[in-house]
Amino acid sequence: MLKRCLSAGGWLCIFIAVFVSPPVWPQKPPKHKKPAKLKAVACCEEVRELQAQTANLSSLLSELRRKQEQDWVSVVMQVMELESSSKRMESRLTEAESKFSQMNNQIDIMQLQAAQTVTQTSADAIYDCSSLYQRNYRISGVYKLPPDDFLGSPEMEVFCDMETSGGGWTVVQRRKSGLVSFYQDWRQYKQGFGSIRGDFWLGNENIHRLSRRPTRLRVELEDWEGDVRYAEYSHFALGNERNSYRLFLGNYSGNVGNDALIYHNNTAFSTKDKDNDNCLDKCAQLRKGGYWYNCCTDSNLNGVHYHLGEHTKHLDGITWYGWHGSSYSLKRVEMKIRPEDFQP
Ligand SMILES: [Ca+2]
Repeated sequence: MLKRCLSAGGWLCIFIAVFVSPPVWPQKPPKHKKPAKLKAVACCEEVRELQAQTANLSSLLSELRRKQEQDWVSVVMQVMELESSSKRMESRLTEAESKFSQMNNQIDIMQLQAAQTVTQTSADAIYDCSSLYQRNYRISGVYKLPPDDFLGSPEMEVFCDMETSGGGWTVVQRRKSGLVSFYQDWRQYKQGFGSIRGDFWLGNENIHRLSRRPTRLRVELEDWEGDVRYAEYSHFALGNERNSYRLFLGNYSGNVGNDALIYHNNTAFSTKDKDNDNCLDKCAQLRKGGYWYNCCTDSNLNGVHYHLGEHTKHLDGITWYGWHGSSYSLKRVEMKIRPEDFQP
């Protein structure tokens, strides 16, 4: 503006320039005074553009920040989840380790106890798990019984249940893994078979000897839903081999609903190679076990161990009529005995 005025050649212009046009003090702008709106519109297109750009940028920036925050939150969540799952794994591992060491300890104790029982003299005769219990062996597991002259029994391994309903039980039969076939012959059932920690039959000869004292029987049953029931008999005895290991039972008590063993009372033992049942059929071959078959079954605790999924399709499974019927094969069964006069 000044230049244009000078070229016009007048001091008047200078005067106007100095006194009429507003003073410009770039070093000292008016304190906190906003420039007039009109002026900003007139001369600051670029500023407006810049302002728009700045606004754009700042909105972009805030969007970026928001995104970053979201990402951060999701990362933190993921880390927390990972941490919690690793903690869960750790706790599972610790649990497994402690169980393992607990089992190891128990095995050590068992071995020690087995060694001690072998050295017992006949004066303090140990017939069964109840006599071990009375000598303060209170942990369930495998024990070795010394030979007994009175009962005429050889040294044998037994599994003692020292916890259930007061303990002192000698387990004579167990079905749980399905790894042992119970479709065995007379000789096998006579001497016993299977694994003492898994599925086994203690042997008719052993069971006969152990039940020469007045004895109780307890049968425990578990279905595939994890429901556990029991049946107890106030008296239990097995005849000798000349009597075909005939079954004698006393009164029933329990919570399994129906007494499915009484039908087999006073009945001889049959196997696939020895038909002692009360039927024209060969029940042991039909029901694929060794048992006190009548004509044929109300229960079949030595039948075939069918696994979940195929356990309701067969009549030769491990059955207990009146609880789950004739075609439901149970998951787990244990038969255990102890003297009638046992005091926990
Ligand atoms: Ca028959």
